[in-house]
Amino acid sequence: MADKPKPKSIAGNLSAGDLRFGIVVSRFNSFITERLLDGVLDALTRAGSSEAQIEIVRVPGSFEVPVAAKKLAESRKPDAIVCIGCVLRGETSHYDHVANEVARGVQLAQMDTGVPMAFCVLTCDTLEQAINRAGLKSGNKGFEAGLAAIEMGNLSRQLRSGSSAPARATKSRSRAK
Ligand code: INI
Repeated sequence: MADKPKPKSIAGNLSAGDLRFGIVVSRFNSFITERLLDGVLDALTRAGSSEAQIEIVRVPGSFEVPVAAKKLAESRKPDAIVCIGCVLRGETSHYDHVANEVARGVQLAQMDTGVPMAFCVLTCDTLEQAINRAGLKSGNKGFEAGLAAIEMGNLSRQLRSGSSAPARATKSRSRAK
């Protein structure tokens, strides 16, 4: 049988190195979103990021997350952004509008700017479901989003530089444009 083909494969590593991160946090349902933020910060700092490499922006609700993420991407040019929110289903269709628009808006923002944006917006039917995803039974989705931001930040650097070598895990400040 012929050997299995092994084409060149590129993936971002999980070392924060000198990557710079933005985090946009919705204050609505802050009981949940602040715990998600803790999870993101845990992932980033355990991967080697310092406080100076992280900038946090707070917005009123999830609906406002995309525009803040886009402006943050354009002005600060971080390597990756994490978008945090929590949308809980209520008695009306308001939930659907907020949940749909924040997902669409974050995707548009990352496509428009080219800055990877990890999506850490919980869309839950009940508060219990949200609590379980913010540090209880189902782990902390913020931690997962933090790891996604690190991986995508490193992958973006590699794709920008045209190199397949992992981005250097160094604290020196030589950022690719
Ligand atoms: N914002 C949320 O982040 N989560 C929600 O569950 C929510 N609900 O259900 O109303 C919510 N609404 C506020 C919205 O994001 C905007 O801040 C508001 O409409 C002002 O533009």
